[in-house]
Amino acid sequence: MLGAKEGETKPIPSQEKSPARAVTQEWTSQDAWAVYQLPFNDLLFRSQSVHREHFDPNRVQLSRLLNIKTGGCPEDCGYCSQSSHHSTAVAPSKLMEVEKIVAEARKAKESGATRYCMGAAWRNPKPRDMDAIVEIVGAVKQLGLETCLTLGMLDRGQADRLSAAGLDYYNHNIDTSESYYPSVISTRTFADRLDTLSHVHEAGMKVCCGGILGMGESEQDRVDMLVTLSNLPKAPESVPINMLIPIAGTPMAKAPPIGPIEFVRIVALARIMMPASFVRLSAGRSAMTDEMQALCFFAGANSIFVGDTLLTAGNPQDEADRKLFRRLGLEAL
Ligand code: SAM
Ligand code: DTB
Ligand code: SF4
Repeated sequence: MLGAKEGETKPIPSQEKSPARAVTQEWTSQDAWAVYQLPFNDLLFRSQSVHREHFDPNRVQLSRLLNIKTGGCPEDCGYCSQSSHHSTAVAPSKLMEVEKIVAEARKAKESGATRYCMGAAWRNPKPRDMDAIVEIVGAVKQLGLETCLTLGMLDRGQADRLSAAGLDYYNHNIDTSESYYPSVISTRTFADRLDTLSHVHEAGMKVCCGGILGMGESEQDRVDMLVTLSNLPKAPESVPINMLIPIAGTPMAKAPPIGPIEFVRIVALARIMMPASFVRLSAGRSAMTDEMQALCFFAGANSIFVGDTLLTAGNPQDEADRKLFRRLGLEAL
């Protein structure tokens, strides 16, 4: 808190009155902002304390990603290499064959991943895609991996089918605050996003939902994104916090990068607001120093993507992550 007298602690509305907050507590934008702008040491002490109440602080869950259908997407998400609205280096492909997906998933398991996340560059799956998707979920589950899909919007019937197939998580990010959303995407609304999230939740699957920092949004937008996430009927079980990977040819290729301290503050706030959720340090780790990642883990991040490719962009090599884990004394969950 800049300008505060030494030793002075700014009371945090409602926080002070109820220190033992329920996991389902409703957050206001004002309360979240008050926590966000605490002195950095106070913020991280608090987030690390909350983290220890719910998780082993030295264990990090490992997920691995596979792009099962690349490019040619009709949506115009301003950050995305796979949108057909932008001229990027990504070439469109058809849906990958089940055998190839299973072979990749097997490698992921051997490398220590416990969750396998598969993404398709679709606005939504077409009815004709659903049989193949259900087969993919069954085949990957048989390897003993948790499964996660991100296929765009789902209707309730599709969500029920995926749930019945045994899908563990569905990833569908809100990406930013409701008010900044139209500056990022014009082909769907924030409300569309929330509709799919409610179908996923009501169908009984776990929700993976987060966003991207560094798209030109304000600090308030970042905080408000977390307010929306934490106030969903149930906080998402998994919260990916992505740092924008600037992609040549997209409208956000030259977006002003987010500072590391501001990034870590959001990770800490996510941990405090969603104490029992996995907070995933997602895209953008290749551009982060070990020290920044260490601060993110201290702030409460406890999941990462491993493997040298995300969907289309780079991620640290396995050896770099092994070295990082050794340096920090971290272990895979
Ligand atoms: N088409 C599906 C959808 O949009 O839900 C699934 C794939 S989409 C690529 C998954 C998420 O990756 C996006 O919601 C966004 O948060 C993240 N993402 C995509 N491109 C990114 C980039 N350049 N930098 C950081 N995160 C990105
Ligand atoms: C998420 O929040 N991040 C992952 C996953 N969910 C699907 C995707 C990151 C994509 C980074 C850019 C790319 O690889 O093209
Ligand atoms: Fe399509 Fe998803 Fe990329 Fe948006 S983020 S353009 S929906 S693949």
